Amino acid sequence: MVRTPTPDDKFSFGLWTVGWAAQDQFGQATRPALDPTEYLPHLAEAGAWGVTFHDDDVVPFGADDATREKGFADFKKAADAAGLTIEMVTTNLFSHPVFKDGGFTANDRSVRRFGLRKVIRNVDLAASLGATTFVMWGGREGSEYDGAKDVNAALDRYREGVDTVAAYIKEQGYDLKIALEPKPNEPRGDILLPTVGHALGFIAELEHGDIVGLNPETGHEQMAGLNYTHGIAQALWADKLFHIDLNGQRSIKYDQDLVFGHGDLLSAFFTVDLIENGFPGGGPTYDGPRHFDYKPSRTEGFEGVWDSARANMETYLLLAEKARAYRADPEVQEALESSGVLELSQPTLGEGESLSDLLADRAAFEDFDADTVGERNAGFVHLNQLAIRHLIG
Ligand code: GLT
Ligand code: MN
Ligand code: MN
Repeated sequence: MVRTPTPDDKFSFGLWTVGWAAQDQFGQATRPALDPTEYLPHLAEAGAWGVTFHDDDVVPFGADDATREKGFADFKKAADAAGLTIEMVTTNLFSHPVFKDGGFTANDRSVRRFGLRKVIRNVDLAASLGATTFVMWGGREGSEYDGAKDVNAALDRYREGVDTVAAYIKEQGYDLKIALEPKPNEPRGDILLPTVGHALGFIAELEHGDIVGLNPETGHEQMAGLNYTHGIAQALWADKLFHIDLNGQRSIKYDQDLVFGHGDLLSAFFTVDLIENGFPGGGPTYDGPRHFDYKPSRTEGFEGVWDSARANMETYLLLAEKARAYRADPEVQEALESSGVLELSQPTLGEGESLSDLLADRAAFEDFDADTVGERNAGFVHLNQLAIRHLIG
């Protein structure tokens, strides 16, 4: 094992990850479900700094107020005792049959009103526990059949729901930001806000979009055949990378929720490189939690659960080491330079240069030797091979 994780690494885990009893569509649970508090000392011992949860992970759906209060108080006590920070809280708007057609975008208005009440109650809980991020994964917001959902109305209702929650957060003065989590499908045939790009477009239409950003998950972008590193890069560029869900996914198929790095390892390398080292030419950086949202495979017993939790952090730390060495390598710096990666930070128009100046610049067009420039060797393959050398050399 590489060095032991420390609280400075800000590794955190959803309670539903290690707490998954491994019941799937085809078979029953292969592990017992422990009391929620029992997972905490193990997470802390493995090196985690934080823990996150859905309301229903800790207190069963429909519990009375006294049970709810005691459940969360006990959980907070156990988190404190283990030295774990509750950095994010989220709402389960997907398990109970009432949410089978969505929470904020269900056709049934009474379900939407119930869902909104469930979320608002949870916002108060999140603030009282000191969480600073409130994730919204709309897994049931979508449809199986195009004719069954008025997408225009659904997006209106989604906006209404998120704006209502965001306005409430501001009114209460809570230090809390909302992070939307995109996913293309599963459990719905098609989910609304399927990718980072869709979600960014949605946020731009909100009234209170200033406190709404993203929680992109590695596997969710990759399920759509998209590049996760590019996804979080664009979220960063838009100042909207509020949180991350790291895990592993092997190509376009069902949501695998593998250990981070156990899917596309080279992509994971560049994800860590971006998170740890930032863009090559500078720009916005991410300093939030390194949050893992994976599932310990159904084949594993509890030993495997804790091995897999540690594996997420170990893989991240190994990649961080490699990524640091990659950036510090003079050969890499030279390759970044000669392949033009660093030149991209230079604005296309010069300082104070207008479009008419560009139009008057013969070197830019009339005398420009497109054929010669078109023949230039970019050197991107060499650069990528240097990454591979650092990764597995
Ligand atoms: C669910 C989903 C995850 C989300 C969680 C937050 S719940 O397990 O698969 O991707 O992050 O609601
Ligand atoms: Mn997932
Ligand atoms: Mn997730």
